[in-house]
Amino acid sequence: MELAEREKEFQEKIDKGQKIEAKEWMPENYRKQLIRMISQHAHSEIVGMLPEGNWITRAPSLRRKAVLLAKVQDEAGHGLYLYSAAETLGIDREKMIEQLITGKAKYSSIFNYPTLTWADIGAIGWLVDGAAIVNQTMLARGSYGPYSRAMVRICKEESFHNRQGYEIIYELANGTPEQKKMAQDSLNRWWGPSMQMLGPSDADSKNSAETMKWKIKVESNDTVRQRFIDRTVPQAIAAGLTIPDPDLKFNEETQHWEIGDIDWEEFYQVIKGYGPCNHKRMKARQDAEAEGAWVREAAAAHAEKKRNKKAHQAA
Ligand code: FAQ
Repeated sequence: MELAEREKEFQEKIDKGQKIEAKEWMPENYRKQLIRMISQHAHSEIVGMLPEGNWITRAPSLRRKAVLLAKVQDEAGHGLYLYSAAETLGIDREKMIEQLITGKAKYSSIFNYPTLTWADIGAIGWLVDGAAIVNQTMLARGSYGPYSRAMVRICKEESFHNRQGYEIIYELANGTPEQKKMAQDSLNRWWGPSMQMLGPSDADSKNSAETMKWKIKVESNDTVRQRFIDRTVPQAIAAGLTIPDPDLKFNEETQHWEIGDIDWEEFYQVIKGYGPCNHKRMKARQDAEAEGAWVREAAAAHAEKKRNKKAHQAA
């Protein structure tokens, strides 16, 4: 079949809402876009463990510690599902890790900010997992089967993450004046980066035309961001906190919350590597890779030994 004909058939399948599975024919750019997005997503889950992991030893109670431990472990699990989903497209995990630790692959901008107080753990669950869920429930409707199914599973866990974060923030916001101040300070620092996390505005999003044509994303960055804002502002109000945006207002006509300008200059600096913690995050992953080398070598040697034994027995 001619390439143009194959592409036409592929697009028809997408337009009918059919899922594409790993072994089916797909345009080379569809594969590339998916590898880019899924691997960036997998790296984000793994790097995202670092700011939260920073508070496991300092959680204020045994209950909070157990919940945080479970959450951070879930993020590791999400990273593994996602690396597996990307592997169905013909790239292996070693290559993706190499792209991460050499700085060739991106991970979410949001994880380049420090967790200065316990309230930041609440803010991550409430805002970061909150934004991630809104995005991922959209991605679960995407065209690539293995990725969309991973999203369904991941979103179930993210909703627990989101609730535990909001519970932390709500309790602090309704605690002592010092605790309320801590919750507000945390919201002040995480609100802007959470807005940026959902990607450049539609006018500047260079991949959206292609990823939306192929239903890798079924809604644009701005649509997803607006849903996140509409869902989150009432939660801040319910907790007695103030969204740090003097231009925030509710539009009675559209029934949407409108925000002021997003700091895109900050976003582009962070994704170029100049955020407050980029260097620290990258070093942590590079060190983990180097320190784990002996484990990978031992596992490979063990597998080789087993293979040789089987071959010997079969001979
Ligand atoms: N950070 O053309 P677009 C989580 C890049 S998971 C860094 O609009 P696209 C769970 C983008 O790659 C969070 N880079 O891109 C958790 C592109 O550069 P490239 C991660 C960003 O792909 C919670 C360029 O800018 N989620 O948080 C960012 O159509 C708590 C132009 O942008 C996912 O990865 C960013 N924020 O739309 C874990 C979901 N935004 O590659 C632990 C999957 C954009 O051409 C604790 N990804 N860029 O060089 C997506 O949905 C999309 O990739 C978007 C961006 C929506 C993020």
